[in-house]
Amino acid sequence: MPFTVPPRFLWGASTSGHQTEGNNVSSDWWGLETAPGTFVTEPSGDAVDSFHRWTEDMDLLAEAGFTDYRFGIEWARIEPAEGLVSRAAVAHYRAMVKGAVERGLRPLVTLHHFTSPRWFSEQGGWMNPKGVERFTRFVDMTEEILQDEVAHVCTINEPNMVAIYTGALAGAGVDSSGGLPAADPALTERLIEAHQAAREVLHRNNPGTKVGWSVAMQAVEPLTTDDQPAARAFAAERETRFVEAAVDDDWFGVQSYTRLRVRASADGPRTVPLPEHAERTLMGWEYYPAALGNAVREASRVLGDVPIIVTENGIATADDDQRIAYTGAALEGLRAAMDDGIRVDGYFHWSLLDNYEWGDYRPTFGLIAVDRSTFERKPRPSLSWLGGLPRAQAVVA
Ligand code: IFM
Repeated sequence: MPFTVPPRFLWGASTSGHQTEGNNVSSDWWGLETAPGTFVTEPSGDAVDSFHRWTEDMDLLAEAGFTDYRFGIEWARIEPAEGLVSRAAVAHYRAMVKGAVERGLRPLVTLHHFTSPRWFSEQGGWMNPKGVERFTRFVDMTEEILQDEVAHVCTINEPNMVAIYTGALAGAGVDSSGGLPAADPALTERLIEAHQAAREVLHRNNPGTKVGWSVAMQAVEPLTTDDQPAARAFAAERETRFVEAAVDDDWFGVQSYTRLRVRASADGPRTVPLPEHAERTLMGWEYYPAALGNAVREASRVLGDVPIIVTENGIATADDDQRIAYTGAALEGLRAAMDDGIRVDGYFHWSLLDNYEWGDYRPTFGLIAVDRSTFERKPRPSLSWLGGLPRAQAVVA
């Protein structure tokens, strides 16, 4: 089935700063990776050196036929110490925005993708009474970078994962007996406050900016129909609350990789472990491309008319044919949801490049492989396949 795209549909790939740039030394994650006795398997180090090689990355993306690029601005580079703005970092990201536009790539820029400046986290991060103000001050600093060339801005990437894992990363005990741990309720509300305050700043600076955030959608399924209430309860705090918070946004970002199946138990909702024989990706997640269509339908159920953008979808695999098969099947599910009347404004594949998967480099998500000692980019067949998909089908309206 051809993947037809409406006019102005965003067709791109995604990266994040910390996972690709390298040497994000003023960030909290860098601190975590390099702390004595860290639980992190390997540090990000040079990552894939996109800090210096972003022009090559954008060239490859544009040459493959994509029209859009989602990348991040690292707060820790812009404001490495509180109140100290790095002019060089501002100029770097401004050059990236201009470089994307020059190549015919519309930038979708993420302002927070799991990493914060070390000083911010060391002072309690989001839960510090000044946490929201500190973030919005940084958001304001990005005006010079974004100007009027960035139509879409994502304030915070996967805030639900931030609310679920921040405690664990700080060394606090987390109850994961239910499968995915619960989200911290106070942190959830603080992140929503930060998002909405950031939206206000971005709109004040440029009323034309379309602001949203991207939620990790788990495509939660009840194991049986009797488990429906348990599945709803499981998703409520880990996902639905974050979707609902986007009701006044300009767009909503769906990030989808797999599903979680949930059953009721005397101790509350529990995720169902994958059977031994289930097909898994390199993340250990179930191979389940239909999750994307289901996640988009769930977002639309909660949000009604808010336009949806798929800001991440992809697979960690060593087999590029499998990547193509997975992505093709995921796009079929997306197309079916769109045919049913759900407004989807774009699709970004995760990821443009193999990169640092929050602890190690083993899961390879990239349309482009990277030699980690020379940083040579080696495009995989999936890059030109996906980049050329709408054109090859000759169906761009
Ligand atoms: O690599 C991550 C990304 O940073 C956020 N979404 C999920 C991806 C794969 O785990």
